[in-house]
Amino acid sequence: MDRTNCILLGAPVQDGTGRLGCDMGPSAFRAAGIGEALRSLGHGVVDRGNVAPAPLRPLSHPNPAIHALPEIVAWTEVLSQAVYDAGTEGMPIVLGGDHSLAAGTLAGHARLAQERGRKLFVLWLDAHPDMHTLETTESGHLHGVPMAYALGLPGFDGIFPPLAAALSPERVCMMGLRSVDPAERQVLAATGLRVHDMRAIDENGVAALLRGFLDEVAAQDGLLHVSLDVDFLDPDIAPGVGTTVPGGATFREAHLIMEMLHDSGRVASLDLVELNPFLDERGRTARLMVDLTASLMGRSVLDRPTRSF
Ligand code: EXY
Ligand code: MN
Ligand code: MN
Ligand code: MN
Repeated sequence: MDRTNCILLGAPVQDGTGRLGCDMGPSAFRAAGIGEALRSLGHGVVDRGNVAPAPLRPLSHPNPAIHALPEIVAWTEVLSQAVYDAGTEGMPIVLGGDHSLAAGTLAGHARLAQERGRKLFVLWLDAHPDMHTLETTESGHLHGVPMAYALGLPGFDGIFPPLAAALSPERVCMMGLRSVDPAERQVLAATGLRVHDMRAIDENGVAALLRGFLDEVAAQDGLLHVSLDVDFLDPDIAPGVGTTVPGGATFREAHLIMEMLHDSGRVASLDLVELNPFLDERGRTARLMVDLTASLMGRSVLDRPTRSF
């Protein structure tokens, strides 16, 4: 199996949520053995420690619900650069931190892909599409907006950093959705992303759905970024998250996705987000996320011939 140079970046972001605790996520991933798991698979691992946010600038928006706009913009700036730098040397694995961090990581990956003349694809594993604009968010929690920003939806200009390139909706695949707000539903329908909600998973199984997307990534020689939100998983197996939604992916569904991603050989970067160790049960959610990362990076029960998608 190919040896990958994994670059761990801690992103202790929690201002994008309504509750405290996600800032402990990077420590919990380390305590759950993410570095050792990757090394045991033969990969190189460099842990860059935790990224520090950029200095805050005063920023405001007419939507009075919005929380912590200067903080999340500062994280976006610094994470975009950190992921860009890491991506020039290896595979960035971002240890979150709430999902607002994806505004930064997607911006950094967009710049990398553009400079390499490659197409950026995103697999978004989440109960939520995180597709609000700054105008439509009602909770005002900015972990609900990063996908809208990355797609270049209106209203972020002049507030969030400019994108090197907006993500193309046809290169995004969302799996696991089961909590979608009305405004997000309209945007999803209008932009034409590949969206596989839990019903689609029940009816078709994860393998058939994912294979279609991976075939497309391969056909276009794409770079694939994976964004794994803890709440993609069923709360019975992953309680350590502030936004649990019943009826999520099972242990086996999640591992199968990771195993297929490994076999595709297409994954260039990974974000692990929304782990809240304060809500976890003796580290079990952190350990599951580490085990899923290991499956993505090649842990398997038996040797299998490599499949090219
Ligand atoms: N759509 C809801 C909101 O905007 O408040 C919930 C967002 C939850 C986001 C989580 C992390 O994926
Ligand atoms: Mn509020
Ligand atoms: Mn999310
Ligand atoms: Mn979510």
